[in-house]
Amino acid sequence: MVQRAIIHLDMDCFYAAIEVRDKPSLAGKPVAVGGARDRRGVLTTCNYEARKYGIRSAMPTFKALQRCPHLIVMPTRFEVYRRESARIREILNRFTPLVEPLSLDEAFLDVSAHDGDPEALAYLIRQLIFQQTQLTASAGIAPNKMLAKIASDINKPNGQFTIREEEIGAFMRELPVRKLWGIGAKSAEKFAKLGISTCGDFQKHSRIELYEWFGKFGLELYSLCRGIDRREVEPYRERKSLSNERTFTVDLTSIPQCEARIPDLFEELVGDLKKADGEDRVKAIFVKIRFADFTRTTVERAGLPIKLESFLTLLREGLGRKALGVRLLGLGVRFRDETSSSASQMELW
Ligand code: TTP
Ligand code: MG
Repeated sequence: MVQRAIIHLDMDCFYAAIEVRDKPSLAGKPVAVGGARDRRGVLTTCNYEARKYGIRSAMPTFKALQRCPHLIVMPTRFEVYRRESARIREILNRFTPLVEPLSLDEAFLDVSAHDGDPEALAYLIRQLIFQQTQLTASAGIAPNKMLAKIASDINKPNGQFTIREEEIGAFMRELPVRKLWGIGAKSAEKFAKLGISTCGDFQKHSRIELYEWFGKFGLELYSLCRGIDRREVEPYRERKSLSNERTFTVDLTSIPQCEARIPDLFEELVGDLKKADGEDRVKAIFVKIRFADFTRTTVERAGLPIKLESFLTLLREGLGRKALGVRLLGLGVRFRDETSSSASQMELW
């Protein structure tokens, strides 16, 4: 098997770095980007000088100013961030067509087929980005996506870190479980109570034990905690849909019960869409339902706005198809196929 080489690239304090670049008098000072204090604003991010005061993304501005009264809070300028993001993507696309953007400032690149050494490539990409945008990036280089993402955080800001195949075992044994995808602070706390704090602690448990404790997610954990992740890098333009789903431990048996599950799924979907920067490409939305007898149905509609009410309408329609309990609900969007539309435009010319 050909050894995979994945680079995860993450711009350093992206929005804040752009504000400092465009206003050099801010250099060296604690700077954040977000809503104003008197309008109950929240910060999107802040630079590393501000992080020394314990300021973080999603913190209310008034709270950040309590921690650091001389914090400079700049208003958000999304058009500028989008423009810079497009410039960076253009640089990434020069190296491989296998680029999967995760958000405006993050992407995976699959450089397995590239002649160059992946470490040197990551360095070159970071240099090019800096030359063209005066913004710094960090990178992680590893045989899979999960490890590359973890690695890009290690020498942040303006650094990179490589995890080689033969280093995975030792690296994973020491890695705190909190660093795994899908494990937030709350789950980490739960695991700590079970005596599990590193991935090495997880590795001591069998597949069956993990399944009994955590359901299907336990099976994923079994692989993740060993540093195994087979997901491919999915180029953005080839992605046809984005969706989520939730399986319930006890079947839902009424329409209100099902409706009550939709807002959380909706929030999650909107968040994922924002991260993928895909809001402008949505062609249709859908709701999927799996009934108690394991049959599935999908209700899809083009032209509806991406609003909670639209999904509720589709849900009610789907539930009307069968008078059975519901095991699973999911929401999704389908994208326009931009590759084929641009190809046909070229033909017209
Ligand atoms: P991140 O890459 O999470 O953060 P960052 O680039 O600011 O900092 P780091 O150096 O740790 O990578 O997010 C990228 C941008 O997304 C960030 O600049 C602002 C925006 N963002 C939000 O709007 N809200 C949020 O809660 C987060 C985490 C980020
Ligand atoms: Mg970043």
